Amino acid sequence: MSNRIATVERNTLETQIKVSINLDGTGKFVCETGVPFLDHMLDQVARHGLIDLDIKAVGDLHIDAHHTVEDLGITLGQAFAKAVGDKKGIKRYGHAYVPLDEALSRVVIDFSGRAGLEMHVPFTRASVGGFDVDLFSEFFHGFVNHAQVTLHLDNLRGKNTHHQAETIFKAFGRALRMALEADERMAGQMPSTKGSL
Ligand SMILES: [Mn+2]
Repeated sequence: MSNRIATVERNTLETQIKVSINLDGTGKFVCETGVPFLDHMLDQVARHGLIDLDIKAVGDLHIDAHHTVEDLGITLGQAFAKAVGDKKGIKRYGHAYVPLDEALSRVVIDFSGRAGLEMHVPFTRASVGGFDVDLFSEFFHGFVNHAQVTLHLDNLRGKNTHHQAETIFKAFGRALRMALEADERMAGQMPSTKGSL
């Protein structure tokens, strides 16, 4: 498990995105997407995941944030898949419960090599900070499809939409951190009886 860094550049007619990550970082966050609420959420992933994220996205925001948010999920997923390498010696599974006042979310992740998303987040409002909350599922679908992970996102309770979203992203960061950490007892072995993930 050395040098778990990656840079991915993805350009389409709708978006131009460049993502650099370091899975063994300190939570350093440089981000410019033109979608401030998404920046605030990705900052949580970097901080609580202790993952360095450097993100630059230019998208067709004159239409809406849809393409930018979905393509960021895709590009970030590609960067994780690249940085995580052969997955030998990692914990593979990660989970976290995160509260924020009245809100409580649970996120469970498996670096399974298969894409899967279960998202159960009953947002109490359709938008927050000018951000359409239905775009979060676009982001996470893009992410799991390209990171090849199984991801369960549950907002267990919450009234404030900002809190619901923020607890999901904080728990996502924490769960990533746990799953990607070295498992000392695994001693560099593949965390699967299949022999590969
Ligand atoms: Mn906040």
